Amino acid sequence: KEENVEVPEQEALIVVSNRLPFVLKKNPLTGVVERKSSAGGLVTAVAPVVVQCKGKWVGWTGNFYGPNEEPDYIPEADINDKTPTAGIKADQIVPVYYDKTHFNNYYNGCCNGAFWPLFHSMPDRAVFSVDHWQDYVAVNKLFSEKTLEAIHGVREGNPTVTPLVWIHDYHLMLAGNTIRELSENEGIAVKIGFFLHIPFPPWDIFRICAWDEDILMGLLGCDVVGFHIEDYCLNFIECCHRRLGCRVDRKNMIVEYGNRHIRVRAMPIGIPYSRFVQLAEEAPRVIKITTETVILGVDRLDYTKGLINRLHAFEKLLEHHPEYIEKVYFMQIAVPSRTDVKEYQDLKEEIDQLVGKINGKFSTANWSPIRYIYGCISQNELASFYRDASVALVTPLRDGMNLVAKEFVACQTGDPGVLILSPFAGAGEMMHEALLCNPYEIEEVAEALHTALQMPLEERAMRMQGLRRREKKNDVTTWMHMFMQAMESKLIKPDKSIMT
Ligand code: GDG
Repeated sequence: KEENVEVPEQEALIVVSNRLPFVLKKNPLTGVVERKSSAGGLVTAVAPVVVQCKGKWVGWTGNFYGPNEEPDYIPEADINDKTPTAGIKADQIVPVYYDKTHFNNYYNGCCNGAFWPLFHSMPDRAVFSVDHWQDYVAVNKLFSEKTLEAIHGVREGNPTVTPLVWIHDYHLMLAGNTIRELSENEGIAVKIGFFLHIPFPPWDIFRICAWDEDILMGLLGCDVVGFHIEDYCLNFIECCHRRLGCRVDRKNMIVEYGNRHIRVRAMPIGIPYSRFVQLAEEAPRVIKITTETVILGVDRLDYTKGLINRLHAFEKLLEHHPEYIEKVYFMQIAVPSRTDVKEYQDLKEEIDQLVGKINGKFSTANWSPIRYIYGCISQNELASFYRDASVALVTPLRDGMNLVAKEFVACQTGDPGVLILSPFAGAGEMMHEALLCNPYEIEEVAEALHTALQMPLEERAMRMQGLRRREKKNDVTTWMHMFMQAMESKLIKPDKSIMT
């Protein structure tokens, strides 16, 4: 698919995301600032296009600096860096720097304290503060100004180039409008697209936010607004209609705003499928070969992921089916996340206690029911876990998409396992061969576990084949192509199979 990327002369992609595709780290031995690249799927798909069209990437370096301490250069990639970001030259990076106070208000306060719970339809957890919002506005303005710098950069030497700006996620919902204004003031034509990685809530929830109007207007500054699934698109369209009085076309998913028509599109994100297959084929075994069956959970430690409900469901399974004692164990990998936020610290505490309680209740001399890793493992190890687990338990209470479900099926290269999936994840809308179950119904999840553990090989194989075929076809490169096509970009050859 990468071969489809043409060397474009007339467009240049500018990616705008809270974080750059790498963080800057000072090497403690040499004192030299180095890049530490991300291996995420989005970066894998998008970085090659940025490289080929001589585009730019606007984002935060992952560090805080005091006044006048900002580094005055971005290093080139290390020669041993084999990730797709390595091809991005230092002059293609437009860094954004924050000080810690602004960051706390904008990121922990507004993005993660207010928008994250609200957009996941958990308004009781949302805390709205004017101070946080003001910093959100300021950071979005800063990003917009940096994007204007990037726009100037790509037009340098060739003013006929059309900058194609791609803004990511809920951190930057105001930027589209400001970037449009700034560039229009200078008479520069730009195309602007936005993709939201989390759900967009229904109108009744969204209207709780005091700044709902500003957010909608920010997003409507774009030409294309993308979401994972159609439900989120329709929620957004409804909010534009109810809050701003926009005329909308729900069938063709278009919002009229001023004299512009904004295209709203469902573009479900995929994973770098072939990379995960390869990792699974090559990764050494991590889980010891025993007669025990492994149920696997992999999540950032976040209240949206439903970890407490999941642990209760596993407890119920052992209560109802003691035949699984010493035969099955549950391996949960929980990646530390937002650790400076009290709510996340409390959740960790609650999980620690519940894991202890269940292990205390059921453990025998040579077996305990739960193995719990609180930490980040390598992608090799992760692929090995995905491959060797018999059941993946992916039961978020609400999730934009959920990549773990997709990575699990990609890595199932051996004896086919079973995916148990929440219908409240975007992935639940399309991974039909999974066992879908409501994470709030603890008994239902326990029964789904029992069904999965008893499922005959033939049925497991049939379901897994369907799941794998879909993820292979709709991988992260397909997703990027969908976005480019919606932007009517010439960077990617039109792929007629995608939009049908
Ligand atoms: C947001 C939306 C949407 C996890 N543990 C380890 C590890 N991971 C990686 C997984 C996966 C990623 O983290 C988690 O992705 P999710 O999609 O499950 O969840 P969010 O982080 O909440 O992502 C979500 C996504 O954006 C994309 O649009 O699907 O709905 O919330 O890739 O592999 N990676 C490594 N070690 C771990 O221990 N190396």
